[in-house]
Amino acid sequence: MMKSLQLLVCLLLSHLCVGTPLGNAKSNSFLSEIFPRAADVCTNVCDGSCKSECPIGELVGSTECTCKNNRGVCCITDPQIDDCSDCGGVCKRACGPNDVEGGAACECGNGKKCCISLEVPEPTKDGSGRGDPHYRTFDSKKFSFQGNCSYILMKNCGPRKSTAFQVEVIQRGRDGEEVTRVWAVTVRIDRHIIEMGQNNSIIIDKKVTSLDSLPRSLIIADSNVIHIKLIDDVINVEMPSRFNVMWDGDRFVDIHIEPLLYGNVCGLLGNADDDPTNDFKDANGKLLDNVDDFTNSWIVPGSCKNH
Ligand SMILES: [Ca+2]
Repeated sequence: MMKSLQLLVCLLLSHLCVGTPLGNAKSNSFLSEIFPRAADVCTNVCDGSCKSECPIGELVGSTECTCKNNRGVCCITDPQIDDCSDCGGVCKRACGPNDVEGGAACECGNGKKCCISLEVPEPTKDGSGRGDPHYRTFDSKKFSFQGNCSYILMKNCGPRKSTAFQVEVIQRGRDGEEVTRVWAVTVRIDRHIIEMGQNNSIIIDKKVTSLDSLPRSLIIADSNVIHIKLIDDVINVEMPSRFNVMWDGDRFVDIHIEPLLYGNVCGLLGNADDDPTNDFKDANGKLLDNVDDFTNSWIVPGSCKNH
């Protein structure tokens, strides 16, 4: 009877009840829900707020996250529901002028909105060589050929003066087989040479290197830097603002190039000018009409076996 009377007084005069023991957590939570106040912030370093129970999108914080005078539980954002990257968006309190709010399938917790940027992402191009062996140029022209040599996949051949680079693919047959496949990749940038082979072997500037020593950075001209790192068992050699070469240690090489190189590269992967019909050019810029002439024109001199 006494407790009921006390609760009624508290409901009418809530400011009298701060710190007043009401006998059970449920009535405390009830009050904190009805009378939210500055004190309803989780203590310690917990970034949350105190509520009678945590709504969808929030979780009860750790045991260190407590509420003043046991006023409810400390609710923190559920990181699983604070992510709408599957919709290509980011969870925010409010979407900005360049954002659009995602639909019903794009949900964020804790009252946040899934905001999807309207800005068009910077375009990227990629070319690749895989397996036994199939290539796709930066302009998406596909071709296959056999050959037991090293070939220039991509090099700088634009008008602008820039740091020299060249990416080569080595084709070899497995265990003496005549059929060749993508076997290894060499990246030359400025004076540095990064050789990547089977089982993710890597030789940097003629020194056998352990994958455990990655990431590595190498200084090149004009104080620029090459980054060499291992991401999900794929070796990445990145020349910032230019390209990123990815080698899976077995039979797949993929090269992403940045807009600065569009139209300024040549090699097996073409010139990246959005026109797939002009990709079969030799080193002199002459357009060739068959795969053999084209690929032979990009052989690294002296690299062929059984030739
Ligand atoms: Ca082209």
